[in-house]
Amino acid sequence: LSSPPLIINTWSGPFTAATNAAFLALSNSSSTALDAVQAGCQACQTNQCDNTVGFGGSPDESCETTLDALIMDGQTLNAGAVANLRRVKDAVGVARHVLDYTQHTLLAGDQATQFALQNGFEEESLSTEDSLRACHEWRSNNCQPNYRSNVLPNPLSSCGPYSPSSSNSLTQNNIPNSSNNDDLSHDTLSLLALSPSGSMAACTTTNGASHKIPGRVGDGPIPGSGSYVDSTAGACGATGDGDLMMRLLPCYQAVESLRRGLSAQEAADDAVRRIIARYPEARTGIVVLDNRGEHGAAASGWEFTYSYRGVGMDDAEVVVVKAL
Ligand code: SD4
Repeated sequence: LSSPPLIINTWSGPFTAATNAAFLALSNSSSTALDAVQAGCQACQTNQCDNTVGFGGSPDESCETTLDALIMDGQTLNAGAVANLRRVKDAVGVARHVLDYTQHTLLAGDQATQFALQNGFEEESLSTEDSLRACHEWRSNNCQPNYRSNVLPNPLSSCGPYSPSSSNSLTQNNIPNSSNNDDLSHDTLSLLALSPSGSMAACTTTNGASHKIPGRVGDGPIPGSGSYVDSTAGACGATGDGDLMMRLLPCYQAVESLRRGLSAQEAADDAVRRIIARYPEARTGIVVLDNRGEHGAAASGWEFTYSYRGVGMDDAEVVVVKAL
């Protein structure tokens, strides 16, 4: 149990920049929990945390980097999100504009870009030399592994046609081979805040999965999947194999488990167990925070870490979570 202001987020290392940015924002009395999570997500977007948040990472089959982001207010359950955002760096900033200035929840693709430009965001390439090199190396390595079995050719890239598969096996079709993609396909930032007044917020920002089929949207921008918050119960943030996780809405599940009286740790364990019951090899990481400041986390398929900072702490602390 940690006292608010309290920030907790997926991952460690460069991701503690997000923890600290959000904590400092929340310690400033004029910032709301929503402002704080936005500041945390923006810190990682700017720093390109692990190359998996922000521009310059996870190129798709056509070598383009696109962004998914979600921001959610635990008081109102108002949410704003962008999916497959193109050529605009501040994905969570655009998501906040969707939340603040529209009746909608999720804008996608080029039209999300148009919305961003109309609202003063800058249009710029999200590619870097590194992301283009990673894409070209992957293509010269026969585009392996692909994400989705499909008999249709993909006109948007030099990869495909995809071969039909005998099953919906995640290792064949859905999941990047971790040994090939460790550098580019890990790590989404999902970040949760609890303010001293008890208000809560959540955000998620990511450049998604490497070498995805153009147009693919991950779990990140989906409320209840990438993150979820309801300050009458708590909040949850996720990272991992989004194509699988989004089918089970683990963050909605975890927050509803808190409401039913499970502890944060029990809620995290339960949400991950539901995923691995279906997809035993899924790589998942989930952080859960209840509305009193108790937190817990669970993971599968890899060693997961999370970071948190509460009142009286000079820096973010990191917790290592063993896979279930
Ligand atoms: C996605 N969940 O787009 C993200 C990627 C991720 O660790 O978190 N990888 O599927």
